[in-house]
Amino acid sequence: MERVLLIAVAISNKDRWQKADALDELTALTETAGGNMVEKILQIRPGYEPSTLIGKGKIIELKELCRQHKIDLLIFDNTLTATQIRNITEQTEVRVIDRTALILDIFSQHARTAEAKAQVELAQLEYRRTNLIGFGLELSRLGGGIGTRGPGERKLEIDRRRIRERISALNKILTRIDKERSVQQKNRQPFFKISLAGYTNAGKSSLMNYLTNAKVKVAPYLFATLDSNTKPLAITNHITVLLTDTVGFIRNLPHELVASFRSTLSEIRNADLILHVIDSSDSDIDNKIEAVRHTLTQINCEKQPVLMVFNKIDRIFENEIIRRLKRKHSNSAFVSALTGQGIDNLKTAILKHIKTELTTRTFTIPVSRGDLINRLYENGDVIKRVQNDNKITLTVKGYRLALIKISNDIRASLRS
Ligand SMILES: Nc1nc2c(ncn2[C@@H]2O[C@H](COP(=O)(O)OP(=O)(O)OP(=O)(O)O)[C@@H](O)[C@H]2O)c(=O)[nH]1
Ligand SMILES: [Mg+2]
Repeated sequence: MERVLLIAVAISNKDRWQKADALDELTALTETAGGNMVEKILQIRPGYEPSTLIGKGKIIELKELCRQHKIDLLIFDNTLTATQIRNITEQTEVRVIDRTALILDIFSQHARTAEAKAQVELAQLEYRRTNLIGFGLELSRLGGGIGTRGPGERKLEIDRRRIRERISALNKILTRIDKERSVQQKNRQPFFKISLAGYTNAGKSSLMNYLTNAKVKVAPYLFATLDSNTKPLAITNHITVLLTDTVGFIRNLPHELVASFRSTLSEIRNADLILHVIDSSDSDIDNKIEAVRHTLTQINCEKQPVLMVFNKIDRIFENEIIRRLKRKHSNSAFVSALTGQGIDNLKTAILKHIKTELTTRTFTIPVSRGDLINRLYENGDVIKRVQNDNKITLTVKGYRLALIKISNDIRASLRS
């Protein structure tokens, strides 16, 4: 296991508190990537040193500290330029990466599907294209490890032109996958679409599994889910929605990832309702809620209806904390994906959002067409049924778009 020293630089008092939380999160990220956090440092200084971020004296201290603790890798919470990475590496004689490279490394370790793999490789190449100067030297001298995985060392040595070619090939692959998905979606029966969104580790996949019996991977570390999974979910006996679980967010999600994951993230953009899943037991809850809202705006989802779902309430033992959250966030749901507590209330809250999309229509069908009659029973509440000779008239309440599609299909099928 690589021995890692974490460092964050704050340039104001306000910044200082944020950076303290950021260092905790950086520890979780480091452990998720397979590193061993040995020491963390928060440095407060009036400004950044252009060439090395931290001052000369601090660099010397850092070098000594790394020697004492046998540090293999320095991870900066602050974003570093290629020149800064090179300078700090040279002066400390330890490999250096920043938070962005660490997150990209985790994504690259966790990518399983062809789409996720292509998206991560694209983000890594975009990142390396801007940081190319720092990398060649650092890698050839100090070998592999966290931050070097993914496209592979051989590929890192290719020049900018080759990187550009690979980026354009990856974009083609992703466009193709995206097209295939839109075709599939078009041919599907229309359903009310709900997407889970939220900070990484909030329990989105756990909730998905609880609600739909899906078998999505759940893990105590960050970014377990990198692709999307869609499953039907019966909200009432006759109203079924499609629920999608997808990649989680983090504060300052690297823009390379936001760009390359655009098609996975489009699952959230296409949703009729977003469930913003929150870990209620998190001490940094307000900042994480804000970070998710910011990311939703960044991916153009700010106008979509959102239902806040406070998860992990089984971990809260003080009723006052829940009361305070309920006061602050009325019209939210409070659940536990572990115990199932509050799930019925969540479904009721979802139903409220769907109600505006429900409609009532009347269909007249020959009795012989059991197939069409069944389809109506499967897609809504049959509130009236009248049979006259060989015709049956059904009044159905269901999802507007689904009933329109069935109505068109019935017309076409009876005509032929
Ligand atoms: N106690 C408790 N733990 C939960 C609950 N929901 C999820 N967890 C745990 O929280 C951790 C993260 O859960 P996931 O469902 O993987 O979270 P996620 O939001 O899908 O995370 P990423 O896919 O990594 O972004 C796991 O260890 C779960 O077992 C809950 O309601 N109560
Ligand atoms: Mg997940």
